[in-house]
Amino acid sequence: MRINSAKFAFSSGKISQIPRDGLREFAFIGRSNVGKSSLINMLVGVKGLAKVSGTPGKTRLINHFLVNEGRDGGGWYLVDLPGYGWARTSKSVREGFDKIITDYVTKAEKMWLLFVLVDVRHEPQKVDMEFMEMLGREGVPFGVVFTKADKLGTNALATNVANYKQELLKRWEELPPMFVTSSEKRTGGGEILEFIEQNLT
Ligand SMILES: Nc1nc2c(ncn2[C@@H]2O[C@H](COP(=O)(O)OP(=O)(O)OP(=O)(O)O)[C@@H](O)[C@H]2O)c(=O)[nH]1
Ligand SMILES: [Mg+2]
Repeated sequence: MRINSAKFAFSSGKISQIPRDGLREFAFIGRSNVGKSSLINMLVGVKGLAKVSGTPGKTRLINHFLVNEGRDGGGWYLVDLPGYGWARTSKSVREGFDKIITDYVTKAEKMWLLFVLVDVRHEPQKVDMEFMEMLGREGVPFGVVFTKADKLGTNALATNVANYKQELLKRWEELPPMFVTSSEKRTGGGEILEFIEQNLT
């Protein structure tokens, strides 16, 4: 799919503030620093559209980016969500996930698909597994995006992806759609955009 335009549209501090224009939303979630904002920038081909930072916890609001708006409106949103697990000892994390995150993923009516990002260098993390379990319970459709693939060699990459699939198959009957990406090397974005395109009609 071609990206003809992409622009920042809204920042929301709570679910009641998100747009209600009926356009579909494709959202990105995952641990702080996993590369959500970088991935969004790669997908639309605009550096700096979503703010990237070396400091975990940069994105604290729900940010909507409007993509491929036509002359008469329309288009769809990429949604950058705050990371989870950025303050391990905070009350919200001990009790589960931040309300803004659970509210968005379970209540946003036009949230069409959620991409859960995981750093491909790491073993499956408890917090990600718990988050996906919550999505399963709530019936939220999701895919898994491995990030930072450039940080591993071909063999280690294949091994880690295979391990991750094995871990998921302990809990799930079938695997979700999966994507391997590097925002640094600009790889894997085409597959995600194709998948989004299939979900636009
Ligand atoms: N090598 C490499 N670094 C990456 C990649 N994607 C992101 N990074 C780096 O990882 C750090 C965090 O990236 P962000 O995109 O800000 O991560 P985020 O998930 O949006 O972080 P929060 O908003 O804090 O939750 C930055 O230093 C990025 O440059 C990638 O594919 N490869
Ligand atoms: Mg971010």
